[in-house]
Amino acid sequence: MGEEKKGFFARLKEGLTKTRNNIVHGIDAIFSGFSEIDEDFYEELEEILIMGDLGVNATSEILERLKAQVRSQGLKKPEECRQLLIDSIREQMDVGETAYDFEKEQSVVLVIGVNGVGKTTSVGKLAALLKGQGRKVLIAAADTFRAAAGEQLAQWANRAGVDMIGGREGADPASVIFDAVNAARARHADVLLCDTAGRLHNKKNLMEELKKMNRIIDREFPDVHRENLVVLDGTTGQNALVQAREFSQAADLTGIILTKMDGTAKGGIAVAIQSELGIPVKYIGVGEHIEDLQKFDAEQFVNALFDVKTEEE
Ligand SMILES: Nc1nc2c(ncn2[C@@H]2O[C@H](COP(=O)(O)OP(=O)(O)O)[C@@H](O)[C@H]2O)c(=O)[nH]1
Ligand SMILES: [Mg+2]
Repeated sequence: MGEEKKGFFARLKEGLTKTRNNIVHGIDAIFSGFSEIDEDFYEELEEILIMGDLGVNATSEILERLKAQVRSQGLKKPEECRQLLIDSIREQMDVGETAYDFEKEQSVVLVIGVNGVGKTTSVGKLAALLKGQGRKVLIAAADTFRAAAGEQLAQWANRAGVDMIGGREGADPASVIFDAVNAARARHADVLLCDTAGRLHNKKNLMEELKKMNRIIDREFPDVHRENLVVLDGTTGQNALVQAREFSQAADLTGIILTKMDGTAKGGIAVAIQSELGIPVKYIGVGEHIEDLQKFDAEQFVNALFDVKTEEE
């Protein structure tokens, strides 16, 4: 690739460039454009946050918290509250302990989401990430709906250097899951990552299929750590919230993989998702390469977004 290997934080920052240009430049313009904190100042700030896709709920909570602090500290000048705003956004994203236990335990991870959001890519990246941590990873190609799907995943398995259990096109996805779960047990794999279809003949079908896969995993591997990660495309904005809600009716969602954060100016969606759904964003995708999947950390995210200088640089 010829590309110099960049540090983790540098890649995150680069991935968030568009969002930073959108939200932060807007905020900076308000901070320099207003000489005092007044209602107009708050209104413009609200507009910027909503435009950056932070969502109505998160935006109003961020502003309430900011206003309370401005009042109690008797602040008058916009620049005096910039850091408070950053802190307020960070707090809004903190939904408590984000669990990565499955990375260390024996686990089965079902990766779900609509077509094109980045499921297969994320399974490949996650396989590489976990393998790099010394885990024995197996992946299951349960998207048997499209002919090219298994082939695409096989390439990722190859890149990540892990084994794949596949099924023929048109095979019952649940039977692939059955085979994969039993292979994971027999081979003493640590983590089984299951890629799934984003589309079947209709939506009801898709949801029923997911329930069936979950039942099979529970039956065949009752004691294993379970994760259902829904993949959402960061460029789709508020629509991502709608998708997550739909999938939450078919599966017990344990986390979110938010992809294409490098291609969106609306990375604020990460804030909206955490606060509106209460489901932790566990990973974010910041590019198409195998190393472009990162654990999500609210602190780092906000620092990268606001270009806060950290020790890592
Ligand atoms: N820029 C960028 N592209 C991504 C990311 N994740 C996935 N993609 C691209 O999105 C497209 C769809 O990905 P795919 O994994 O096939 O989606 P699936 O249908 O959900 O399995 C592919 O072209 C990927 O390269 C990401 O984090 N950043
Ligand atoms: Mg796919």
